[in-house]
Amino acid sequence: MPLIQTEFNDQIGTIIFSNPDKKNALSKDVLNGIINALDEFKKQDARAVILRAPKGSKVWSSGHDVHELAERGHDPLAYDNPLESAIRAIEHFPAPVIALIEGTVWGGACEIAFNCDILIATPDVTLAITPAKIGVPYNPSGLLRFLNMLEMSTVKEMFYTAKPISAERAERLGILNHIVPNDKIEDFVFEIAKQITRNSPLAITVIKEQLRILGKAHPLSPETFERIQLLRSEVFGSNDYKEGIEAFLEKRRPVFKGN
Ligand code: YXS
Repeated sequence: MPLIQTEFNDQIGTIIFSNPDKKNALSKDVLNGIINALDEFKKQDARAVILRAPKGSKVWSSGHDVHELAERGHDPLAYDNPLESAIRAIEHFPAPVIALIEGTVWGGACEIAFNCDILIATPDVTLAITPAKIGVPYNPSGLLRFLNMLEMSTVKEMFYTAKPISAERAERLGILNHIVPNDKIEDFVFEIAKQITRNSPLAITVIKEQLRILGKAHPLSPETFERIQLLRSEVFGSNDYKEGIEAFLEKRRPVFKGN
């Protein structure tokens, strides 16, 4: 199956990403494929986009491809990282992007899904935020995205424990818009997308951009930003970050020493 498949019907674009050998991990090729598909749909004036893994996936996505994480001393989630670029492509796409989620969602894939405009999932879905499991220092824009959706206490629990939360809890927290049975989710998502295409695309584009700007309206002084970056460099320059990746690749539990 190709990494990216696309469909375009009734002004609705569908992007199916796939990376079967790595549980749909978001490799740079998958992420650039998503970005290119969105660019194509923009040219076709898509009025809604559905982002999904192949039908029946047990793992929607296992997150950032760990093999491609930057080595120790380099920022794993820098501004130009393909994951960050794909998230911005979703945020800036002029029409709503709907995440159709089946299976488990891990790490950076949570951020991709959370940045879609509408999230619709099957009952078996779980969502796990995993940087602490790998020893990754998350980036400020990523943390802010989660804080825009969730209470601080929930963000802290999800980041500190790295444990998956259920679809039922995610819906209760406002992460998921709907939970729909596996045999009904495709029709349900397509019906919502069709409803969106019947409304004013210009109004929706402007409302989406206003919500993006207002959602980020958190002034940071340059000094505060620089301090955050220094803190992050202490993590991505650490032995723990190196150990987190090595442990994953060697299929063993990491031994973090806090340095
Ligand atoms: O051993 P082979 O070669 O067959 O490969 C295995 C896994 O290594 C591979 N794989 C991955 N490769 C690269 N990046 C990944 N994220 C990744 N996940 C899996 O896929 C093959 C099958 O995996 P396996 O045997 O573990 O399958 P499973 O069915 O037993 O378990 C499925 C999962 C998803 C529960 C398990 O693969 C898993 O826990 N994956 C890692 C989930 C995770 O921690 N993702 C975070 C990645 S780091 C990231 O997203 C950001 C940097 S952050 O953490 O900051 O958000």
